[in-house]
Amino acid sequence: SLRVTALAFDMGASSGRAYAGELGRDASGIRTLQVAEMHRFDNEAVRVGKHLHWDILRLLQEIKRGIRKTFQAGYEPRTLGIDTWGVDFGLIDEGGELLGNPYHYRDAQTEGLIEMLSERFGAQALFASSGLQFMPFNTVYQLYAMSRTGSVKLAAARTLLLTPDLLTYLLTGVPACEFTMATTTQLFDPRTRSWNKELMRELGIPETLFLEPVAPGTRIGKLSDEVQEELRIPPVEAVAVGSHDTASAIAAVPAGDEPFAYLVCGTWSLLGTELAEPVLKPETLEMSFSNEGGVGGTYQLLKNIMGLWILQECKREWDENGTPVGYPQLALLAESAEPLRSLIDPDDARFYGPSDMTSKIRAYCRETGQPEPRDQGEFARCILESLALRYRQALEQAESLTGRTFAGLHMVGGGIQNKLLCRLSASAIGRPVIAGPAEASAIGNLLLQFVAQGEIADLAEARRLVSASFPVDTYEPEPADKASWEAAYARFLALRPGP
Ligand code: LFR
Repeated sequence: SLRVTALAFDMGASSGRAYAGELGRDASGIRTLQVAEMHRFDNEAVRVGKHLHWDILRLLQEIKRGIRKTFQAGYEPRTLGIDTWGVDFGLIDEGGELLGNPYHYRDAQTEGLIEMLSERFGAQALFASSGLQFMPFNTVYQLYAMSRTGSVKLAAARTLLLTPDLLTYLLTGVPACEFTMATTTQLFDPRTRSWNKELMRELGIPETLFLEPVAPGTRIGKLSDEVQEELRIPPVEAVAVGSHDTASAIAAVPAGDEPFAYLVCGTWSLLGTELAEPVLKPETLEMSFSNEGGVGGTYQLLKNIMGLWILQECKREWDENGTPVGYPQLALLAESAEPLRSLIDPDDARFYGPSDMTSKIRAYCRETGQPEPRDQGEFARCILESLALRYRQALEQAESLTGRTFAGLHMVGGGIQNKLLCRLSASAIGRPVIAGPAEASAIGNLLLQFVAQGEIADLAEARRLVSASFPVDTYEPEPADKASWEAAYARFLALRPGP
């Protein structure tokens, strides 16, 4: 067909989505992007014995279903791209087969390893060699956990494929390594822009596992004959997009030429700013910021904040214990709950693991001499307000690290459907929040496919297309609440939130 179309799969930690995208022109001849949801499915962690895994074959199956539905809806996408959360991977054996189910990044096997490696190599040296904030899930800790326990899978592995590359491989048979994902491993050195083989050797991680990274927008290969036959479709080419969902989402921030701050809001909250080069000074580590590879040759200086995960886990608990509640209802309850009653540090380590979230929040409030939330509305309010205050802290840190000042904050990602969170964030930071688009990762994914197709020249053009195609909502801080947010911020800092 002559239509310029692409198909994006955006896999989040709690759900996956497929979007068809089509380039067109509006009434005044301005180029626009139209997107349509083709498929949506749940994604959940599966516990097997002591370990937490991803159900990777189910994800593959849902991708195939999404491709089939897209063709059935009359689209003939020229290309397809997959983005996912960072850090996780599958191992491929000599025969080209996947060795077992990939671990879920919240698996407990990496506990204590941040401290162990920081002690051994020195925190600053370790930081400078990757530019990454030390998060327990970083690929390096996962692989080290496997190496020190003598993992049979690691011993049999010939190639490591990060999740989006793994799914692309299962569809095409072509192994590849995409750059933005590579930068989430803590094994990729931003100074030399190459793999840190020395660290791999030190940790007993075979250095031959890693392929040379390719830039976002690289064509990988056609869907395999088997997949084409199974789905009865013409050839479609897979593209390595900004395969890290965060990189894709940032690519779709409708910003102009001025420096801007963004918050990618989903299971995690990623707050930061876009740069040309990583910032590897000690303060970056002290403030616990990451330098992650972005699309179009950018580096993203951002902080990883626990995000809506805490609320998702509370909701899961309520759904499972017979007091189910939907997000719209939860928003209403939170709306009418008393403001700024109790605050938590969302990045307290206890909130990282799954389950018992409401007890963890209650315990945190008890320990810090605050009233415990009593009902769903109070829990939700406490989480959202605490996130908003953490955003203020991170925004100010981003300013101090870069010397920039930000007039407002761009919020993108599914989390902006929570309007209360957007409003609270505007009041907490005392600046306007520009919210949209919610499907940023899928849109950024499509944009890089159009780059690969030769339809879009660069990131600036891509962002102009987003501005022309998707409206934003602006939230202003509530002037009447200024004093109470200032007081709340002082209370929040007194909780001594981590850096
Ligand atoms: C967001 C994200 C974050 C990453 C976390 C775990 O979906 O990709 O960027 O730190 O998931 O992989």
